[in-house]
Formats: sequence, structure tokens, C-alpha cells
Amino acid sequence: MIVIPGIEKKKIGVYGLGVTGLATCEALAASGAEVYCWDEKDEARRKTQNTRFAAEHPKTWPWGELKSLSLSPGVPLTHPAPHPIVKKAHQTGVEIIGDIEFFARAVNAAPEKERPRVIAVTGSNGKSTTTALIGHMLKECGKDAVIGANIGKPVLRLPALQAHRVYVLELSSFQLDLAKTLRANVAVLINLSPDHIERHGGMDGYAGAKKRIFLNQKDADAKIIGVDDPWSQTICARLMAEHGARVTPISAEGALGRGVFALDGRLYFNLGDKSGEAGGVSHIASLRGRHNWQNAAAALAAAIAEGVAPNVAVNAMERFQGLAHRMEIVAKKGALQFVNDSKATNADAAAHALRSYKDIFWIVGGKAKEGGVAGLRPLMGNVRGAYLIGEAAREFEEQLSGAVACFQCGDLPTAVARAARDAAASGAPAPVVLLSPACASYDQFRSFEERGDVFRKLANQVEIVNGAAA
Ligand code: UMA
Repeated sequence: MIVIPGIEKKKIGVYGLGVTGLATCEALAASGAEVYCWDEKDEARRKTQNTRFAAEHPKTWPWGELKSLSLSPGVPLTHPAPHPIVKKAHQTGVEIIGDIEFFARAVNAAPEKERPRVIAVTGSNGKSTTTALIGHMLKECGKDAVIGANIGKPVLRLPALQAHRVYVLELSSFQLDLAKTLRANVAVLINLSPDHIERHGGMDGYAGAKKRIFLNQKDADAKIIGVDDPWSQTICARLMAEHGARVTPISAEGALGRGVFALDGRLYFNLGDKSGEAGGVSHIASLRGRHNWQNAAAALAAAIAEGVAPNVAVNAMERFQGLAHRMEIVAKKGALQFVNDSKATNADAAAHALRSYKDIFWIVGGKAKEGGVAGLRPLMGNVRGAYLIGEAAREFEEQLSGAVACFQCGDLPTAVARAARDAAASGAPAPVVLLSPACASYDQFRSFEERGDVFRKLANQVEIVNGAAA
């Protein structure tokens, strides 16, 4: 656990008691603070029974004495409208921060020689894979690397600060909005495409939150940024104008005069004082597809910034197992593969999987995001059928109509059964039943993880008898 200095006997409010809120309460209480916490759900509040921070309605909090309000990332800060707790904090002059800011304050309070290193990773897609890959490579090189934050393990639950430790953090736009003094020794912005727009009031607000990853960096700190989309390119151009050689552009689309890039699954670095080929990744199952080559290029740039030799870093990638719910092969039945890409909660993310396989039997739908799936029509050449589920099913059928055969399935068990039956009967040499929903999961599941776990279970229950799914 991270101990936060300077908050002993201070009164601090914590709003939202999911994984972030509970970890924050624990760390604050262990650091000597007086914690006031609340969650709108009974079930979440119950988790504070018999703790040092029993939930108490914000109406009774000592607002005049509160030092800070720690907000969970899921609580709206500005859009679509500030949450009432945010308004209350503004009215009473209480600062609003998040768990990442407490971590930053703990790191900033450490004497320079004892300060651990921080690698912060963000982007619209691929940030979990890149974070895990950086952590994996550093560990293989004998470093004491720990990974956390948006990837699932709340930052304040990570092991205590130590000088030799490297904290590799995946940060969301919500978390970045609530972090004010975080300084990353290495900051990575992989890519930008529209996501969480409703929470940031538009693309400008979203990109503004994402570029906060570079906030507070010193000139010598590494600034790594993708240049394969127009929004990241604009941020990169501004950073280069200010910081020149400490900016490392990355690309999976073409060679760069300066930077780290992937060409046909091979990684190259061109960093002024050193340049060359680091090795190939196209044969690594967990790094399949061009989008993963972008992640690999970003991770390689971060490893180089941490002093790892490029060929050693790429060699370590060979043993990277990948993450659950990201193009994860969960079952194989003869030639038929079941791929769980439940983390693909928007069309852009689903596009990666749709480009990576042929003869896809695609399970898609859930709670739709802005823009839907109309933009995926050009990829339907790889798709034999779309098996539609959830709230978005009718709307998606209209958007895909004429580009691919659509089947209304309602729920995931029905979709898996139909897709598996059709895939087994298709005669395709290597058919793939792919769950890549391009949607949030909340209409039918508690989370994308639960949706992926249900898919894994269903896929393993499918039986192929005489070439047909039973
Ligand atoms: N709550 C309220 N009022 C509100 C909103 C939420 O009381 O207005 C309560 C809910 O009842 C619930 C709790 O707050 O009990 C949930 O808090 P939360 O939504 O902030 O979620 P956590 O459980 O704390 O998980 C968060 C991240 N979730 C979000 O940002 C939505 C997790 O990222 C992250 O792994 C975790 O912190 C640890 O850092 C998930 C995610 O979907 C995976 N992230 C988004 C993404 O990757 O696109 C940003």
C-alpha cells in the first residue's frame, strides 16, 4: 500500500466506493487521515462496515474543515454535468482530486535520491496492453516494476514506494483530469480517437485530458507519442516545438526520420545517437495485428528510455502472454477458434480484431457508443456474419445492412450457439467466433470482464460433433 505523507489528522472526503474509492479510504486511513466516504449504492456502502471509514452521507460531512475531496474516476467532474458532490466542493472551496494525485504527492514528497521512477501510459486504445508489456519487459530485465491504475489494480494498493521501484501506470482521461502534480519520468500517449466524449464535452476536452500525461514533466523526462492519428500528431508537433529531442514519436504506419516505428511487424528505432532494427514481433500471438505493433513500438520506446537495449526489449516481448479480454484465444475446437475481445468497447477497438482475422463470425452489440458501427462496414469482407446482442442490436443491423448478413440473437448464449454452429458448418479453413462488441457491457453485464468471462465459459461448453456445433 502507498502511504501518503502530510495528511495525518486531516479530514478527507471520498466519493464512490468501487475499487478506487475503497483503496483510497484504506490508504488514507493508514496514513492517519480522518476519512468521510459515500457511494450512491447500498451494496458499495456495505463494504465499509467494520472499517475505520464507515460510510456517512455527505450532508453530515464537515465541509468547512475538509482538506480534499477524492473523486472516483466514474463520477462526472464536468460533463455531461458536474455531479452534485462536485458542485458542493466548489461551493465550499474544497479541492477535488483523485487517487492518482495522492500517489503523485507521495512520490513528490520523497527525497530526490529515494524517488521511484514513474512510467505513465494513456491513449484511446491499447493502453492496457502497452502498460502490461512495459511492465513485463522491465521485469524480464531484472527491474522491480509494478503495474497498476486503470488496468485494474488501484494505484494506492501498489507496493510501498521504494527508490529502485518502477511504477508503470495506465491512466484514463478521467484519472488524468483528477491528477494535478503527477510527474512521469516517461509519459506515453499511444493514440487518440473519439471515446468517453460525453464525459469531456467533446473531442477537445477529451484530448485536453489525455495530454495532461505530459504535465509537470521535466525537460529530461521522456515524452513518447503516437503520430498515426491527427489529434496525437497535433500534440506531438507542439511537444516537439517545446522539447525537441526528448520527444519520441512512434508509428505503426511508416518509417520515421526520428522515433520508434513498426514496419510489417518489425520494430526499428531512429533516435539520433542510436538507430537500427530491434527485431520482429509479427509471430508473437499476444501482439497480433498492426494496432499491437503500435503498442509494441510505444513499449519499446519506453524500455529504451529506461535504459534497456532495444534487442533485449524485443527479445523479452517473445514471452509476453497478453491480457485477458483483448483478442484472447479462449477455446479451440479443431480448426475453430473462439476469440474474446470483450475489452473492445468502441468501434475503433473492434476494428483491430476485425482486421486481424479472416472468416469471422462476429458477436457484436451491447450499450452503443456514439457513432455506432457504421464505420466498420469497409471491414465486412472478413466477416461471414454479425450476431447481434443487447440494446444496440436493431440500430446496428440498420448500420450494417447490405454489408454483412445480420442475425438478431438477443443475448450472448444465443449468439455463441448460432455463431459456433454457422462457423463449424462454414467449411472455412480457420473460422473464428469473435466477441468484439464495439459497445459498453452495462446493458446485460456488470463489466466487460464479466461479459468476457461468460463468453469464455460458453465457448468452452461448445461441442463439435462430426464437424457441427452441438
Ligand atoms: N458512483 C457513485 N456515483 C456516481 C458514479 C459512481 O456513487 O456518480 C459509485 C458507484 O456506485 C460505484 C463506484 O462509484 O460503487 C464506481 O466507481 P468508478 O466508476 O470510478 O469505478 P472503480 O471501481 O473505482 O474503477 C475505476 C475505473 N473505472 C472507471 O474509470 C469507470 C477502472 O477502469 C479502473 O480499473 C479502476 O478504477 C482502478 O484504477 C475501468 C474502466 O472502464 C476498467 N475504465 C475506463 C476505460 O478504460 O475506458 C476509463
